[in-house]
Amino acid sequence: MPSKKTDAPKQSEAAGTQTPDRANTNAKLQSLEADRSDATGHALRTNQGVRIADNQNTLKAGDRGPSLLEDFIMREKITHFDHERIPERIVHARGTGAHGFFQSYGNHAELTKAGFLQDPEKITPVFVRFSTVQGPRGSGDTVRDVRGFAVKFYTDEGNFDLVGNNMPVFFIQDAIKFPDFVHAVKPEPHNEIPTGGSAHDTFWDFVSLVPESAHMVMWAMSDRAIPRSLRMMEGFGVHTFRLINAEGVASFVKFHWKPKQGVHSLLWDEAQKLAGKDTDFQRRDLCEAIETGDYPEWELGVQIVPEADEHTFDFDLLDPTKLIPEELVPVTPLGKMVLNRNPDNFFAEVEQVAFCPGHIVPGIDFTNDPLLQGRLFSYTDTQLSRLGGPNFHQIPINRPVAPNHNNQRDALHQHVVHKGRASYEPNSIDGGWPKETPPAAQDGGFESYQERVDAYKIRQRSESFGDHFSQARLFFQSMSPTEQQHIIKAYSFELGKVEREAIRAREVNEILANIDLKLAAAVAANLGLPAPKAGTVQVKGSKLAESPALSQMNHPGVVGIKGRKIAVLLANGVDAASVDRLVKALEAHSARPMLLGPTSAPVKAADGKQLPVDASMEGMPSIMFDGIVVPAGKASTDALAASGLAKHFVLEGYKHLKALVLTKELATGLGLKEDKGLLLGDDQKTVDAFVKAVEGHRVWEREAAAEAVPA
Ligand code: HDD
Repeated sequence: MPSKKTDAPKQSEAAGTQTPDRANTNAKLQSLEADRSDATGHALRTNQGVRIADNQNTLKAGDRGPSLLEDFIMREKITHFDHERIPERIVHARGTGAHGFFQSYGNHAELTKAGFLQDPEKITPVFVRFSTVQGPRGSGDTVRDVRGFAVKFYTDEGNFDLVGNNMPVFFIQDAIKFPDFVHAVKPEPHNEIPTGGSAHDTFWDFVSLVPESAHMVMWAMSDRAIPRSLRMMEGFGVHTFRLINAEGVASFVKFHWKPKQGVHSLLWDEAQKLAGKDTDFQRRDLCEAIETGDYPEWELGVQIVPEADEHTFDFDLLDPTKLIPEELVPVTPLGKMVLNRNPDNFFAEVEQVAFCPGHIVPGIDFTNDPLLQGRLFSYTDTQLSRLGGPNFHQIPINRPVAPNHNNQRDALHQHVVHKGRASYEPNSIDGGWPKETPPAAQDGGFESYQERVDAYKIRQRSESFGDHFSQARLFFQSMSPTEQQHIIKAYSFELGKVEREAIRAREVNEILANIDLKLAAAVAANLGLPAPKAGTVQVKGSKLAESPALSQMNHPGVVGIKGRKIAVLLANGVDAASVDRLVKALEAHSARPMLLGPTSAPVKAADGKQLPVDASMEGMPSIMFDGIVVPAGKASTDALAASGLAKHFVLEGYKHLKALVLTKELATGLGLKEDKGLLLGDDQKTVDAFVKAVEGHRVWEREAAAEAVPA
């Protein structure tokens, strides 16, 4: 056992200086407030506080003469501007964030001594950043990619960062391969193409040579990689972590975030079109949802494995390319997270937030997962160049609620004016402060879990990490037929963009054939390659034939159509009463109907009233909506039927399997037949059926009929 200092602070002694301030749960928000600057009512000044009289003109020798170097006001302004940008993140550069809170469902003391999981009354502030991985800061939101799901919990005992993704596994098993993987997926070095996607030679070259990536690539080719909304994604801590209770008993855990909004995706055609028509589709969606009070919510849960059961699985818990099927170990809910506040300033908050898997609190600890171990180094290291030095924890968004006195001093951008004479320990000059806190059941110092390690120093992968295909197969075989088709199409699309035939063939023969021969044959056919007859390795297979939890069709959500966007198509001559009826009925379900006209100008209803519209059908195309509604009105139906823009809107919505309410004439004119989600009329029964169809996200039964409609 490590030796403990006996002169550690008593809780009372240290109050206000060292122990966590447990009473002040809102301290983070208050400290953030203190740093928010509102210029309303204030004079324009220089950074030195001098009032500025003229912000329009440089100081010049004469009104047509040369500018003068002495113009400190112009120089200060331009100098600051010249340095406005900081390096973007090497991965996960494109992202968006939101504030919120975490609340535990109960006291989970049997599992962990972490304070934020002990008290259902306690509100822990959080900041979340969602991201894509491959693209730069300005890339599209809806590209096929993994989504980052990083949560910073500002707990009373220090910051806890759960830096996860929307997929439960990863591409590689060892951190030393991360630069290789990232170089392969990033745009090709000679022309910096493609932006935001993995459909290119270097990515497929790498993953076809590295079979440990097979499972994660399967997830990346699934609908999980094109989420409908950041609000509709699951989140995963990926690695196995440890939770430790006050008695020192540890359990292995996998962290899960389950969205109340359900798990839903875009269709590939929508995702591609949105990447051009609204690059900001997902950040806009999150921002608008919070703005309108439609706060997204997730449940935090854990799969718990007692230490004694570490070796009972047919995979290694330390292998980050494996998940624990939920059918083997169900997810135990711990608490909820609600996002209820948009950032005030994107740069200060979203860009400057610095996550690190190494930010943990007492009651949580790491495992020896070699990917996690490497991450513990990488994140702090990257912030040094991204945020300009080791004081990035003092930036408001990164500052913990808990006090953080220590003897670290100086360095670039030091904000703290440290008082006291001793910046070393032990000291007698400052009474020995700040002092260590011994570990304790509550409010103790951090103590690493004591794990016995008795081994050779060695560069070697454990044999227990050797099965790369069983879980990839389990994933494919757990998908619905529709999801399987989407996966086949995604592989075919991406490999179709690969120029080198040898890479395409290697992926089909040496990776896909080991996962599932039907999958390999279907992709091979689309690429014009021969279907492989057998795999290249013996795959042992999983204990389970299927894991229904892996299919997102089994995660419909619990909030109905709350926050779903519905397009209401108007043209001159529309029946205003019908519009009113439909809009009210949708609002009663907390959906977000938007009135769209042929242009942004108001529409003239049949009764002569002017109806202002929210946007034009061109400005907000059908791909931005979850459903489409056409109110009654003979003249308006005729006008929509005569408009190429309106016809394309409706047909595209139909093709994308969206719920539609149409007038009979319009449906007939477009050659569309009624189905479970194509409804006629505007009465309550029609609305009820429409709501049900939107709840189902897509009218999957329509797939065959929609095939024939041009995209
Ligand atoms: Fe990472 C950013 C998630 C493996 C090195 N990573 C980053 C972000 C997320 C993840 C969500 C964005 C955080 C933010 O919003 O600011 N990374 C993961 C997951 C991984 C993973 C779930 C595997 C399970 N990452 C990983 C490895 C390494 C890194 C193995 C290096 C050895 N990741 C980084 C980084 C980044 C980063 C280069 C870029 C910006 C940053 O850290 O702050 O250090």
